[in-house]
Amino acid sequence: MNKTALITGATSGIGKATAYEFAKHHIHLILCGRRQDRLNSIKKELEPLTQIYTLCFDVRDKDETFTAIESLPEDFKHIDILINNAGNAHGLDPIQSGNIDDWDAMIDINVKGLLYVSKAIIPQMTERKSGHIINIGSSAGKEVYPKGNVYCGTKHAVLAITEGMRIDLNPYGIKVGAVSPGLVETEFSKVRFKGDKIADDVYKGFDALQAEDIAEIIYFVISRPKHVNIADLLVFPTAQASSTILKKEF
Ligand code: NDP
Ligand code: 8X3
Repeated sequence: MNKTALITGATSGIGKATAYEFAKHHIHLILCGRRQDRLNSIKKELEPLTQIYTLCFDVRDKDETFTAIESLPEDFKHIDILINNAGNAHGLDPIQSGNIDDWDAMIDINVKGLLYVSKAIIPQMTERKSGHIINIGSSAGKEVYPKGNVYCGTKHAVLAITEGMRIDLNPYGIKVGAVSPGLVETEFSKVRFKGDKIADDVYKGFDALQAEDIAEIIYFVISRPKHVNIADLLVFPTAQASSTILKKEF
């Protein structure tokens, strides 16, 4: 029987590439994001390969999140795989001049949003005693870099919450793990720098990871045998050795 996966942040970057990768393997998909137009066009492209349902909601909004997930039709109610991917950095500023709205956005989306979506889905997994949750962390969840303060804090939180989930869900046989990438060329920097052209320079001068690289890794993680749980996976582009060491060629 085909499995069903719910992917947050499926309108762009890693989440979108994961939808395409999973569709190749005929996994039924619930694709989430705030941009319904993008969800519609991805649905149209992937429908020849698998069954698709879209949910348009903001993970910051607790009620919207629960209402959206409760509204799933019968065919999509049974969720085997949850990919908690929605998230972004907002701003890159020293702590003393950081923007409070940016801090709120990162904490509300990357941490609280991930918790709301998980809370809406975990009960069906514990009831069935099966399921797989992958939280998208970051190298920023393993080390802090200058001006990364709150974004790094949210990704450290994601990795701590991942461990906590794995511990608490262990009696139920539910797999929980994190995939933690370094620099991936997506809309991430456009969002971080609010459309400023500085975003164009982030991925110049080296071969950044592409969203498809991470999507293939996520598929590898979810396709391991029942007794194998990849708990944590850190992946850098070859040019990157750490959050602050990057070999650029100009
Ligand atoms: P993108 O900006 O390309 O994608 C972000 C996705 O998150 C979009 O689909 C967006 O959808 C969704 N999203 C953002 N805010 C909300 C919200 N409030 N409610 C619902 N959905 C939301 O970035 P990436 O693909 O790079 O990022 C995906 C994940 O990967 C994030 O968690 C990020 O922290 C992590 N990551 C990224 C790295 C990188 O270098 N790019 C490296 C390490 C980790 P929409 O706007 O339609 O709502
Ligand atoms: C995204 C990678 O280094 O821009 O999580 O924080 S980084």
